[in-house]
Amino acid sequence: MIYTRRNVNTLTRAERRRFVAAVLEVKRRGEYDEFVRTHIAYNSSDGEHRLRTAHMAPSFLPWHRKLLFEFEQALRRVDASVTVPYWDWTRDRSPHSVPWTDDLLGGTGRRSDRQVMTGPFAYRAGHWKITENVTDVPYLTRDLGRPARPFDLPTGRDLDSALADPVYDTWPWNSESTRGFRNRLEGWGSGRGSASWLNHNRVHHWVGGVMLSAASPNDPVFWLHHSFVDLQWTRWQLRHPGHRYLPALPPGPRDPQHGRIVARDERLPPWNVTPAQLEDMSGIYRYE
Ligand code: CU1
Ligand code: CU1
Repeated sequence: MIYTRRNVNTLTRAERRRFVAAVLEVKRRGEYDEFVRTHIAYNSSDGEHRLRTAHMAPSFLPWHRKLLFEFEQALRRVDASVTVPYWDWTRDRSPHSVPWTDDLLGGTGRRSDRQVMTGPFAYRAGHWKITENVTDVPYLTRDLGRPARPFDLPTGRDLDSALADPVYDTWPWNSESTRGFRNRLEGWGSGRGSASWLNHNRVHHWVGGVMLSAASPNDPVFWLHHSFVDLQWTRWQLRHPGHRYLPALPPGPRDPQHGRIVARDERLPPWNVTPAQLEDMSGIYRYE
C-alpha cells in the first residue's frame, strides 16, 4: 500500500497526537538517537578529502531521503497510521503558526538559554533528553526567526528559482556550485550572513538552536523540514522530465572531486543503496 505524506497544517488533532506519540516512542526505544548519531557521523563539508555524502554534495537529496525514510519506518513500526508530515515554510511562516503549536512541536526557546519550554519536546515535559549532541546541553533549543536580528524564511519565489534549474547539479559538486538544482535547494549562497543562507539552509538558521548543528535531527522539526525538501526533488523531476541525478559517472582520477562524491550508480553510505535506486519512491509513498 502506497502511503501519503501530508502537509502538517492539514492534520487533525487526533493525527497530531498520534504523530507526537510515535516520535516519543521511537525516542524511548533508543532508536531516535541512532538517527542523530548517523547524521553527526556523516556530516561533511567541502574541505574534506574523504567521501562527502550528506551535505555539500550531489547526494544531499538521496542521503536525506533515505534517512527520512528509515525514520518513517521506525515511526510506522510504532503506529502504522503515521507518516512524516511536511512543513511548507513558504506558507506557514510565523513562530506562532503550525508546526510550533503546543500539541505538535512546541514553540521557540526562552530568551536566557534558548530552552524550549512548551509542547511535548520541552525538557521539563520529561520525554526529550538530548544525549547525542555536539555540545553537552541536554535540552532542546530554538530561536525562531532570530528576533535579535530577524530575517525571513525562504519565499515561494526563492524555492521556485531552485526548481526552475533543469540541471540536477554541476561541478565542483559542492557548496560552491553556482548552478544546479541541488545546491540552489541545499542553499549555500554567496555573500555574508543571512543573505548567503538560501532555501534549505535558511530554514535551519531560522529555527536556530540545535537545528544549526550537525546534531540537528534532535529537533523533530528536522523531519518535517526534510519531508518538504524531499517533496521538492519530486516536484523538480515532474517539471524537468528526462533530467536525472548527476553526476552519472564518478569523476576521473585527475578531477579534484575524485573519490569525494557519490555518482548515480555508486553506493551511498551508510546504506547499501545507490542514488539511482532512490530517485523514484512513487511505489512507496506519495505527497498530498
Ligand atoms: Cu543534514
Ligand atoms: Cu537539513
